[in-house]
Amino acid sequence: MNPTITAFKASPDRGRGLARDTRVRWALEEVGQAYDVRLVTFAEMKEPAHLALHPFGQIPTYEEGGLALFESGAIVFHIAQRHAGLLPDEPDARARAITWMFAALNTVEPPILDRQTAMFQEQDKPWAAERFPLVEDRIRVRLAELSRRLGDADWLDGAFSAGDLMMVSVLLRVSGSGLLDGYPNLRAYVARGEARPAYKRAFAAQLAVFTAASGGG
Ligand SMILES: N[C@@H](CCC(=O)N[C@@H](CS)C(=O)NCC(=O)O)C(=O)O
Repeated sequence: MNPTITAFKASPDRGRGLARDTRVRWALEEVGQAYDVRLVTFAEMKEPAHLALHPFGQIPTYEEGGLALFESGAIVFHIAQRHAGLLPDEPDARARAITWMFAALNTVEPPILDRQTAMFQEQDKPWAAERFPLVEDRIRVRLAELSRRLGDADWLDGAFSAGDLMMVSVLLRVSGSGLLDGYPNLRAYVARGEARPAYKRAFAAQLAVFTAASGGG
């Protein structure tokens, strides 16, 4: 039986692939695992049936037999553990790839999410204009550090791994902001991720949900 994930019925990003079901879809596509999707509204996410799966009333969730998971990082990690293709077999290389997953979620994504908070929830505050450049500066610090480490390599540590999948997914959240412009190697890194056939399939699948919901197909 296929695993089932949840995704927005109407994604606020209008199908740009920034909702976190995309990273889960991408992982499933990379390992060749077919999956089903249950679409949920914002109201349904806060109802008891969904809260039983996700204590914070969010997407994505992942159900497989008797197992129910939430948190995109935990879900991608689970997929990578269960299937070949997203984590190296060699134990030290595997540990390093897992480290990059955590780095993406714990070190790089937080300032990027803070920018979203500043843009969508704090714009009306009297201090918003003063704070915003500070938020962007904190992102630039992380981008500069990441750029230095990546250098001219294709991926963060040898072959493409779940660490790259997560890092590219996180960087995509600022790809339209101009923040990556100072780091051509990061731009190229993100483009390499987006060029992977598995990413393209994942992106197309989430876009199809938005297109169908908006009456476009
Ligand atoms: N840390 C969680 C964050 C999940 C999250 O923020 N999901 C968003 C969509 S990308 C959501 O459901 N937002 C609606 C809400 O919080 O009500 C993860 O990585 O899965």
